[in-house]
Amino acid sequence: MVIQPIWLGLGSNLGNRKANLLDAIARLEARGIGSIRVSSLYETAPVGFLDQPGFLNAVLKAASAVEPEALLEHVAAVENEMGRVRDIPNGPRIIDIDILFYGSRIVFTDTLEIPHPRLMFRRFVLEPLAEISPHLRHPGPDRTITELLARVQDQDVRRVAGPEWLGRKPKLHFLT
Ligand code: PH2
Ligand code: MG
Ligand code: MG
Repeated sequence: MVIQPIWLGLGSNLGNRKANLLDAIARLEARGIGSIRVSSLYETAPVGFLDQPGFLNAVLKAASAVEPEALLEHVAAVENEMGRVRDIPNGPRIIDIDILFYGSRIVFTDTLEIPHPRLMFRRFVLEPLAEISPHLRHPGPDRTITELLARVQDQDVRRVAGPEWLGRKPKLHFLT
């Protein structure tokens, strides 16, 4: 059993957005995907499909022994349990959980791409990620998160609460 650090991007723009993010983290933990560290909470303007409410975004560093494909199944199961409806691509959602990184592994299959193919261009991911893992290296462009963040265009991303928004310690906080 090899435990890997994994980084997940969380987003919500429907309902009680903060409660949705908290719910997702608790459900992931219940499935053995333990949180190590959470970023601050960011209010972010929609990217891609613009005619929708603003998002709350955060990034989670977690750890799990499950392989990437199984991790994707857990993530999709949590989204479905929480009532996520998939209609408009990039459209409104009560919860979105994206696998950003899985250790230093590169995965490229029909169903899964790790590192997440769009994270490099998304300030709503890079800013919270740089907060918790500034030196993490993206194997594609061989740049750190801090370096990638310096390259993205301005996007409306505003920190609205510190990491204490979680209201408790992350489950595996002793691993930080
Ligand atoms: N997610 C998307 C598309 N656009 N925009 C923001 N601000 N935050 C998101 O999490 C987001 C988005 C697709 O997953
Ligand atoms: Mg997404
Ligand atoms: Mg997604």
